[in-house]
Amino acid sequence: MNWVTADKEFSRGKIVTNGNKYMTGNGYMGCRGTLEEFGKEQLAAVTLAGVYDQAGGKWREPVNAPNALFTRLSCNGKRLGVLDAEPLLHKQELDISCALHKRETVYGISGGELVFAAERFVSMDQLHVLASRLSLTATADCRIELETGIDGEVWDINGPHLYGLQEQNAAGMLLASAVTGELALQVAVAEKTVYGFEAQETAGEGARRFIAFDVKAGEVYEWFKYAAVYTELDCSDPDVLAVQNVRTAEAAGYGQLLTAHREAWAARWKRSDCLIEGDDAAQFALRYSIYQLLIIAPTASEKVSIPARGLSGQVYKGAVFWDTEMFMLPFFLHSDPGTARNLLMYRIHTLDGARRKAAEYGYLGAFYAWESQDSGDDACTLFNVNDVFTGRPMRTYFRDKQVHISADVVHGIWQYVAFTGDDSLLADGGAEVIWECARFFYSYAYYNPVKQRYEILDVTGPDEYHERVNNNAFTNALVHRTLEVAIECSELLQAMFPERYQQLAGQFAGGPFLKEFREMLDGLYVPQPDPDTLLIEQFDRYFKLEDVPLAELKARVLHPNEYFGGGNGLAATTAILKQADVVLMLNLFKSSFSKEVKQANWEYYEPRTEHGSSLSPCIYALVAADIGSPDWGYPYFMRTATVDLTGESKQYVGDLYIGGTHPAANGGAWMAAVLGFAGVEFDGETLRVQPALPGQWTAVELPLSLRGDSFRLRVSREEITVSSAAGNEGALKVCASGSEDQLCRPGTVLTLRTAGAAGSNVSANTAE
Ligand code: IFM
Repeated sequence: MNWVTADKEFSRGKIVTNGNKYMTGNGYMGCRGTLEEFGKEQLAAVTLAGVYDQAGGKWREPVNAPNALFTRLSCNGKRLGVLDAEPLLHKQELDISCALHKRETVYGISGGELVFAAERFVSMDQLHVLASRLSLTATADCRIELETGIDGEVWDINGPHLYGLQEQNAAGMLLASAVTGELALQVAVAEKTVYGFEAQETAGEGARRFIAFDVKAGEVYEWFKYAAVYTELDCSDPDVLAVQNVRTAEAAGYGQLLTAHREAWAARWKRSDCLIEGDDAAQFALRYSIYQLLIIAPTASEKVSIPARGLSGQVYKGAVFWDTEMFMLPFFLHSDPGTARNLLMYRIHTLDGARRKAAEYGYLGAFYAWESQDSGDDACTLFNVNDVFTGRPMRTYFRDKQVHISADVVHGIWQYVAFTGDDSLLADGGAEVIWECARFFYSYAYYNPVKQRYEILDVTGPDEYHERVNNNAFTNALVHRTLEVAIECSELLQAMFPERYQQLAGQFAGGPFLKEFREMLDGLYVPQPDPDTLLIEQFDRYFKLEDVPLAELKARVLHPNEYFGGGNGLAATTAILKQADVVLMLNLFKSSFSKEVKQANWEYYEPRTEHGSSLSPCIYALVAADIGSPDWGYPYFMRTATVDLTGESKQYVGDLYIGGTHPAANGGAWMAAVLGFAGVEFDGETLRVQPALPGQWTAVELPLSLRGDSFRLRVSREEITVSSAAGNEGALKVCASGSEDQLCRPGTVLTLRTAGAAGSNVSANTAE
């Protein structure tokens, strides 16, 4: 089975998208898939998770570290890089089984050819370490000069962020060390290049060196780079640790580092690989999506979460959006609950920022940041998009009005607790977050005395093209859920952690608290399906908007990058929506709605959805599977799963560059395949499986981590097989296609016939 994606020629036009496509990383840092000789103009970057800086009053964004992979070649006095000389052959590839990036470039040189090859990885075993193996061979003798070391000229969108760059070369150990402008955090990068051939080494500018040597035709010249990155968020002496790590890496050697890295990757794939039988293209795209999630997963820190563009640079300010809880969390819940917990702990650590935001707007409780960074304060500006026609900043309401973010955080926490059974998260701050979010909504809601109901007015739902609407179905349904969770949480905390409950109940005794939550829950208006059409109106008066076909709306476009939303946006006065909104709500609360309701709304909203966000298509795939029409969903799945392979996504909103990787879509691809087509649903007690496999798929198979136990699930058209690991603690209830529950005991395999299987009727076969 193929694990490699490759480009077989060099194309200048693909430098930026290949930087995304060939990303490597380990959750601590992300390394863009640029070539060794590339610099900031080609967006080379090593983006650090959780290290943010603001420069010159511009947008705060993550810090890119100096690039220790930098290597430039000259042959017989002439630069040899893909931008300097037309290569005869060029290949760039990424092995996603172990996050190994490779390039091989063949250049014409006087009297022959020269092959330059480089392989590199960001260690999954040693999170601060990067290593690369480089080599060259030529068919004619020549003189080579390598310029290699640490490139301190980093790519920034709103920089510079690193000041007082100190660069040194101490007996071949290079060190580049600087301090961020805003928080004065030291960032240190050390590098050593090791080679075994005869060469003359001289110091270059900054943390660079030149290594010159004579190449004999036919001989292989190989060298290694070991590098390490530390910041003051990791330790008090980043310089010392960076240098120490490089020494340790050098002592271990490239081979041993690579073996440990491969083993760490094998362990990750073991718990997360998902097999699709019968569709190689879908299989690769799904694996690639999982890969993208694995390289950015904060496995070792609960102080960071996953930004909307992962670690592929500074787009979207490196900020964490609702994308994490709603689109990525499910993958981690099913495969790596430890990382899922870290993602939620990040919200707990940033609760004070959410409280500050609520207070700033005059509300109680916690209003989570639409764009959240290290402190939880909102990085989103009031004028987040520039008008392409006037160049003027447009007043947008992402920050002020996407109140659903607080409900999304609650949803994520509750999913985690129900799914894993780890209610310690509630005692560790989860309950406080839930109640603060409920308090926020209580203070945000409007009690309509005429209709005698609570309403949620003046919000922006997932469909950002329609700002400041009333009673957005998605938002109201999630606020309703938040209130339910707030009440359920009080029962659970009281039972499991009575002291913590008493302490928090005391903190909130002045209200609003449980009494008010109950009262609001009873009276909260949540838009329901129309009894005749079965349609749920996206928000009050949505059905009164101009019902223009999408193609016609697009024909009205005056500028390729014009923003469809906001005050004057093309879509704002029409029924065209940016991304799944009602349909997303139907997916979240799928057991509360009939198939007919889901189908009617899918069919209504689908042609009206522009999919202006990469978050959108996967939701249509999920609901299509849910209503038993997987083939309607398949193109949406493929679009989602290939977004970072093809690079086909919006690159600009107004004049704002929004390129990079798309972790929400990566998580959405996983959701569509597993929760959608394979029909997997776990409520913390029962594993329900209701498959709806698309056309050529014959089976889906994956490992599952459920309530701390390990399982393997295989879903085909005919049967569902669950294998429970011998060391599991308890029996799992399994329900296939709505049949009666069966028990799968530790160390056994349970096979159930699906509803669609010939001569169906569920039969259980338990084997050791
Ligand atoms: O969170 C999303 C939003 O829903 C649509 N615009 C992009 C954001 C970041 O992915």
